[in-house]
Amino acid sequence: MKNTVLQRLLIVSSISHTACLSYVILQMHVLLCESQPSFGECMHYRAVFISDLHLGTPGCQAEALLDFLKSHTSDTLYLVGDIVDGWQLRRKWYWPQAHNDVVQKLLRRVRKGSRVVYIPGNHDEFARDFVEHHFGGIEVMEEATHTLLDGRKLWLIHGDYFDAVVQYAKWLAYVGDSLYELTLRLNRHFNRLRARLGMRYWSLSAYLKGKVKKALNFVTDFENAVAHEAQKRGYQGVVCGHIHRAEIRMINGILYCNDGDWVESRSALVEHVDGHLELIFWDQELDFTPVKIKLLQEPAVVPEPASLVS
Ligand SMILES: [Mn+2]
Repeated sequence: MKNTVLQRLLIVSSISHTACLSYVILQMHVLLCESQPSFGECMHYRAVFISDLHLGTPGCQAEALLDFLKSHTSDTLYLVGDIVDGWQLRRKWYWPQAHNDVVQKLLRRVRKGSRVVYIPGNHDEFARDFVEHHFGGIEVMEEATHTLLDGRKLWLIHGDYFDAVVQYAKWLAYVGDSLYELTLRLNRHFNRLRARLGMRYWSLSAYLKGKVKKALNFVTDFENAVAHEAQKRGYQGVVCGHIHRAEIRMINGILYCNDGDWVESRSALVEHVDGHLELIFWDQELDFTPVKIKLLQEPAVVPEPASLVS
């Protein structure tokens, strides 16, 4: 009698154990499929615009960028400034393998037949001395023109010329830069904690800047100034970076696009093969603990991708 009960218990426990195990395996499978929607598939675009990678700083989200580059190919790839952060490298050398991998990836793009155009920004102004030259097939240009599928011409610049702070008080920009580094460091710790709690990536620094700079009207002034200059030069639109604030919108009849950055918002501007423009926010977690995140499921909050059908 005792034996039978024991046997039954064993059977029940082994069934529930197997059920538990299969549940966990199923969950992990679902998670792997869900968390990597781009796994194995690759999107191809007419053009991809990225800027403000800030390679050479701990803030640069190189792994996320590599992941994005792997699954987003294009006829033309525009690097719209602040690709390498010369300001920070001068202060302190920081160059991990992932940053090398990004450079290798960009060079490989050229070898595979993509056109890669590099427009230096203020943090990589050293590259402005090499304008009209090639780096392993990457064209270095002060500014560029991209023609959309529908014929509209876009002016491509990094945008720092419109930043009065950078233009007129370089020392102030350097001080601001150190404070900014501090926020980014806080942001990293903060998000590591969020990842541990099974929460999605959220940019503290982007949030703070959104609050602060909006109050100072900096963003609006910058955007207006850039759009106005594009119009003056006879363009129908402009693509820039610099302020780390991804955007697509019309300003007085001019298409204003900002491709964002890869230290905070992990964003890129793309022109699809059918000619429409879209902002992509790369919010995939790369260093998560799969089961934890899946079980502590929270409603998916995806940043609103502003898109514009041209
Ligand atoms: Mn910049």
